[in-house]
Amino acid sequence: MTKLHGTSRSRSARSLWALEELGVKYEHNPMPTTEAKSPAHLKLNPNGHVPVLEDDGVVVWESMAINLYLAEKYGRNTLWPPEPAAHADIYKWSFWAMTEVEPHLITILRNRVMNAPENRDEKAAQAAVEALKAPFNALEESLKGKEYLLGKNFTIADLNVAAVMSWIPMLKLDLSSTPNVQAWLQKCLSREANKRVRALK
Ligand SMILES: N[C@@H](CCC(=O)N[C@@H](CS)C(=O)NCC(=O)O)C(=O)O
Repeated sequence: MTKLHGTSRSRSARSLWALEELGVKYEHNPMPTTEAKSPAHLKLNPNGHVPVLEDDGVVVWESMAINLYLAEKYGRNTLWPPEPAAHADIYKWSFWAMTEVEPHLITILRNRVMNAPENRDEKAAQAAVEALKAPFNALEESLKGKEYLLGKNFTIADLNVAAVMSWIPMLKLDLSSTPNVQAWLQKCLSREANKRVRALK
């Protein structure tokens, strides 16, 4: 039994995208984030967060950990290439997205969308936009002459990084100074598996 807990309107979208991309048969519990601190859910994830994956008795939380697990188990030779050097790249890009990119995007999201207007700090949002320039330039350089992060094929590295960056269109951040990033992100987010997730609860 494979079950993913968490509404698609949360970071759970990342793991739903991985499940859809891999063609795994799964049950979706579209739990709203407001229920993530319920006693039943805290038993699955003591942090009281979604997503959580249950897969044949294995319980995994943290969106990137879930996706790396799913790709290794179900995506050999597709999202998960066989070479250890490719795994190093996959870990590198996944941790990079979570540490170098996600915190700044969250700052922008909070201060331009999520917080009540009186609690928004546009200076903080602007500083986060500035802070993203260095990591996005690094991504731009790495994508030069390549279709995807690891080369010719779409892997879990692309999925994880693009999923973290998937707030960018909604935030209307300008990527025109990093055209490789712009084209690559558009290509990744347009995949059918990701579009299916956007239609889920
Ligand atoms: N680092 C975690 C973050 C998980 C997280 O913060 N999830 C939010 C939804 S996007 C949540 O469950 N919030 C509910 C709460 O904090 O009560 C991951 O990537 O899985």
